[in-house]
Amino acid sequence: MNISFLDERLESIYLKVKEGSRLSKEDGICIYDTQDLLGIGHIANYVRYNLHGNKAFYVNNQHLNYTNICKNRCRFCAYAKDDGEKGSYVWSMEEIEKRLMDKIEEPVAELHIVGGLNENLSFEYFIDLLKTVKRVRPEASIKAFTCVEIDYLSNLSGLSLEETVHQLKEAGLEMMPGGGAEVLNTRIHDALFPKKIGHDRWLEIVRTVHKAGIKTNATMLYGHIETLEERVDHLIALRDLQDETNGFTAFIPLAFHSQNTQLSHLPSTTAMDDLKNVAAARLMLDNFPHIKAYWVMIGESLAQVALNFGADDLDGTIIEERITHTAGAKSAKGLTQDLMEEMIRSAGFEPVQRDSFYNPIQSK
Ligand code: V47
Ligand code: SF4
Repeated sequence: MNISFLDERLESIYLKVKEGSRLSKEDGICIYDTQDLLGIGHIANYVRYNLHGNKAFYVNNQHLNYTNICKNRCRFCAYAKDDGEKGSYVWSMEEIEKRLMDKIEEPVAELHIVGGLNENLSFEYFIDLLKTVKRVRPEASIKAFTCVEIDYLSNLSGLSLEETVHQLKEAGLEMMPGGGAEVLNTRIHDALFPKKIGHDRWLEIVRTVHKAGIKTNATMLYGHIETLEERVDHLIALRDLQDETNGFTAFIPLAFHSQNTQLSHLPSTTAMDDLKNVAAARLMLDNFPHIKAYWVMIGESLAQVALNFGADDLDGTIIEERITHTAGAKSAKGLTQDLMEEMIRSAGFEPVQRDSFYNPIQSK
């Protein structure tokens, strides 16, 4: 179909996409820079439809954030506390079991488990955590720990990265979420999260994890101090690694929420920028099977719109989201399966309940 773009620069991008040619860094910057939102939406939607047709995925999942005590104290994070600070917590195995049992009637297919870097916890705690979760919820997949936690656990245990991943896998780890990279860029690292692992280490850990047969997601935290060029460099670094390992499953753009953080002067991201990030991801990450519109961060309504801008997945029911809500997210803390399906249907798509690996699960 011939369409006329308001921004002529999009014509050559559309041509490349239709030919199956890879987009360049300049194309990526143009996708972010253009005011022709419907133009990039049209191209991203073309890719999305070729890959997934009218399907939109979601998962019945439960988030477990086992501790909010964290020694890194990233400047963009409202969730972390110091040990002993009011509101700080760490869950015992009994507490974790109780939280799982409280929701045992829900058809949870995935447990999403992440937490802060809490120096009071031993490596055994993490092994126990995985084993407890697997015992109580054997049918659900465990998607746990970012590369930041894996690096920390390797240091804590004194084991090599490979052996750390092996032991976690033996205890029940099946997949990893995408957090922790933020923006793969040294300037931003040094300014916003200097204590966290940097660009090269994050990529090294992902490479090791993928080689061990564990799939991961990837994310990008946008809407703070990053430039458009830095966003595109981040996407290209992920694309390059995916060419090498093919271990990434989904990419999730994460909209920065500034409330209760050291960057509280920064405004919220705009709907325009949220949609551009979804479209840019779909177009630049030509080797990623899935792009998620994370309704927690961009809100339920915009997530529905994002299904027409390249996203094919709305993440999940979650049950109780903590990280973004401490930073001022206005979305619900969790959704029911019926609401997820209704969100997808009313946006004109066919809901597909999935497991962590995108195998379809028969809806009730
Ligand atoms: O790495 C922290 C981000 C991430 C804030 O893989 C913030 O399926 C916005 O990675 N405003 C963790 N974002 C969340 C994450 C994730 C979420 C959903 C699905 C998946 C998946 C992964 O949250 C952190 C950081 O980038 N974050 N603080 C904030 N104030
Ligand atoms: Fe800790 Fe993660 Fe928050 Fe950084 S983003 S302070 S590593 S919990």
